[in-house]
Amino acid sequence: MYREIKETPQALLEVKGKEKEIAELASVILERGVRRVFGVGCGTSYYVAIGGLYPLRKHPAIDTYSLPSSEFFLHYLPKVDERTAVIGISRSGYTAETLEALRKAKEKGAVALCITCSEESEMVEISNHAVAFSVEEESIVMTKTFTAMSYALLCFSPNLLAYTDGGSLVGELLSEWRRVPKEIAKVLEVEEDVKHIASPLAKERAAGFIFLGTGPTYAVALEGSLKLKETSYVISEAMPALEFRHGPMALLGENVKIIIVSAMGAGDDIVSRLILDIERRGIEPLLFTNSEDLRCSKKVYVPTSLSCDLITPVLIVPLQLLAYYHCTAKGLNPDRPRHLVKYVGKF
Ligand code: F1P
Repeated sequence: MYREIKETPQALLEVKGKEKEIAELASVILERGVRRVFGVGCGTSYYVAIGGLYPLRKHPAIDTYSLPSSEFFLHYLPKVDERTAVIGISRSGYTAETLEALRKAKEKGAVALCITCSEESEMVEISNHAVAFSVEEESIVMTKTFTAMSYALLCFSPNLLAYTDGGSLVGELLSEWRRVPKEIAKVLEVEEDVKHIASPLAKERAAGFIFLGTGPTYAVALEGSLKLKETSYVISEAMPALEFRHGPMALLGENVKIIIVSAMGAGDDIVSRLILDIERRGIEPLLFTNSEDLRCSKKVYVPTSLSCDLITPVLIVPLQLLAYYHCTAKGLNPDRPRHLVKYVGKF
């Protein structure tokens, strides 16, 4: 896991090499008159769908959903037709629910696409079009593959918008997108800060963890929480930041750790009030942010100026490191979590 996190910049360069291919794929879809896009996956790959489709989801031109593969084929098929694209996301390319989602989508006339780290997988075979790259991971727990697939999907979104808003926003987003691998290299420098926080945190034996984020940082909160759960066997949940006030707030005082992920331009003013509110109750949340202004007594500053549209693959890195150092401080093996396999082949 550790080596793989550190290899993230190279993994992103591999994806960067696919930019032309992704743009061509987007134009194929637009030529079909696609007006609805579903991003589907399981576990970490589902969270890739949430973060990677964020720029598209908030745009009015294309109706966009991010769903667990199973929820998609069980409940959303009535929304699927010839003007729908379904993007399956999977590291292995063999996860049963994601394959089923793509098959069912094709039966209804939709165009089936996939993003995967396995070039010769079944998912590539059954999809109409694939973006596949050879980013390999030995660990069961996904790290650089989350980042690489998020990065690929984030290239897809602006290209799909290219014909809808005159292209100016798209041009800006794409030139920023090309900067992401370098930004990751910078962000990896927060490792020491994270390490200093993670070991004492593990010793505190918290009753649980709550990760909060909003928009793109909600995807990071979900994935950060899953990393901690998978590697450290702790109870952890993630929710949209302001949902915390609607019930979970009652847990404050029960040795539950609050981890907040915030990005400049994605509700950071509101998050700031939430932090004050939590601190007023005598609890110190831990904040991960790229905002210099956002105040919190325990804060990891993540040095990036990327816009919130592209922030998911970057902000996740310190949270992956947090899970790694938390897990190893507990004496556990981050690469082989009990009961987990690399992919789930049947349901
Ligand atoms: C998805 C996934 C992983 C998880 C577990 C089982 O696999 O849910 O996120 O860590 O090991 O598989 P994939 O579809 O991306 O290959």
